[in-house]
Amino acid sequence: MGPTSSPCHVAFLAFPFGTHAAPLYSLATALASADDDGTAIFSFFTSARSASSLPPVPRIKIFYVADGTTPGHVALNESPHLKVDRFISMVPINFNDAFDASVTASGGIGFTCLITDAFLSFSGAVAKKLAIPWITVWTGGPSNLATHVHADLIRQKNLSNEDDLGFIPGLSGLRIKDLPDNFVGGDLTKGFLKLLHGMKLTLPDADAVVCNTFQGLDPDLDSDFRSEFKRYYPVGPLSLLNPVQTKPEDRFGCIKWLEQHKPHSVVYVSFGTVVSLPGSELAELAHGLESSGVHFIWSLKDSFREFLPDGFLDRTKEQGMVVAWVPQAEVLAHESTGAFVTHCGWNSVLESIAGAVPLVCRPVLGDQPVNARMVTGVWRVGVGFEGKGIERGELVKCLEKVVKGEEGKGMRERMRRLKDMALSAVGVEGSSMRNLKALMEMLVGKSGR
Ligand code: U2F
Repeated sequence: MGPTSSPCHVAFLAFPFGTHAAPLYSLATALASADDDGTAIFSFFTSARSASSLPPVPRIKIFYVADGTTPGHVALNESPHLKVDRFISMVPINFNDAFDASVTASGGIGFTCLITDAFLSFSGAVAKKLAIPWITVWTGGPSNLATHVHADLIRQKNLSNEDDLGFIPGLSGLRIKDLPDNFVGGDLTKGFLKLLHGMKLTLPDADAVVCNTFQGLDPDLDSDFRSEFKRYYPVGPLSLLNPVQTKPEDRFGCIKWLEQHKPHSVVYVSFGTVVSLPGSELAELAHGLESSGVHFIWSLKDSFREFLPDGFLDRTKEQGMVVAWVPQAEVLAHESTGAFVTHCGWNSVLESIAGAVPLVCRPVLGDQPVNARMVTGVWRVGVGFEGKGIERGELVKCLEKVVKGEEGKGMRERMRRLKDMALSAVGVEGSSMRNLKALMEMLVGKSGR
């Protein structure tokens, strides 16, 4: 970082649900390694639960923020929204206690910059009060961010389900029906919509908006965001820039199993860390996989095994493996993997691009339907289902197309092009690296160093 006059103290504030903390932690790790003289202080704020999946990094100190659960709290079957609401009702007081702990631990050195998840809009006011820069990070799909940025315009027009959002730069190909049900007409003063509306209102005040994407994936969005925000920095894919191994070991031997199979012949199935499909749909999925005859690896929490059809695990023990945790990024990067049945969480989409693996999309909530639409309708690197859920016969057809058919070859080819673009973005002179440097300069410059 060069000679110092006063130390930098950068505070990262994570949204402690889903896979939000991991990409922010990757960014913190990348910035900490770019601090050559090692004098800056990096404090990372998240809940104890979310921190438990983050590996220790020497330069980063983690501080716990209360999320409304006690240590013994079992939250297995709670809806994701309930957990979020409980947390949001405690914000920002729960952060204030952790802030004090961090400033004390660093010998009284106050924050010189806040880098926060875009969902935590209150942090703009905190930065303003401290008169320090505020950088906000959007961890979901960038097209989804555009729907929030332009939400007023979308809501003003009287649009029906099939209408295209092409009147917004970069959203051509998306339809009203790809947005969450309550996006138009929902109450902006309650729950998640309130959180998203607050975000939309405060983003233009941020000194920079950072996205986990790469320049060129959506060129129209790149230029739109550059004009909407004071500064816009796509720095992804963060999983390539600085991989964070959330759960270290391949304890079920997935990679070894993949080694025994032909290139592009195995389908990987996972629906991320937040959503759970209804039991009946899991059973359809199992039937479809079995009758397709395609080899598979399925990441499925043990508590959902009860929904698998009788005898399924036994009948398919040669065909596939069902395990509670998969080293997903590695599995998707393996050449035997030929398709990914997914909910289209943004980290999963990026990891699939990094492995050039076409997708079979079953989105559920949040940014997922929009991500899925980009995959199937715009980048044309995957297929979806006609109805809302998975049906066994349709799954068999999807897998035929993607794993065995000519269409799948075309998708893989287009995926390879996206992968090359992603790799060059994180390469030495790549756009994501340049943006990371610009971000670093912001931290140093504005902190008076
Ligand atoms: C929320 O996303 P999720 O956590 O549900 O899903 P992803 O963004 O796809 O991230 C899942 C991560 O968990 C990893 C996988 C991804 O990095 O590699 N993983 C794994 O390593 N092994 C497993 O067996 C299962 C998962 C939200 F629901 C989405 O809509 C958002 O797009 C996302 C980002 O904001 O957060």
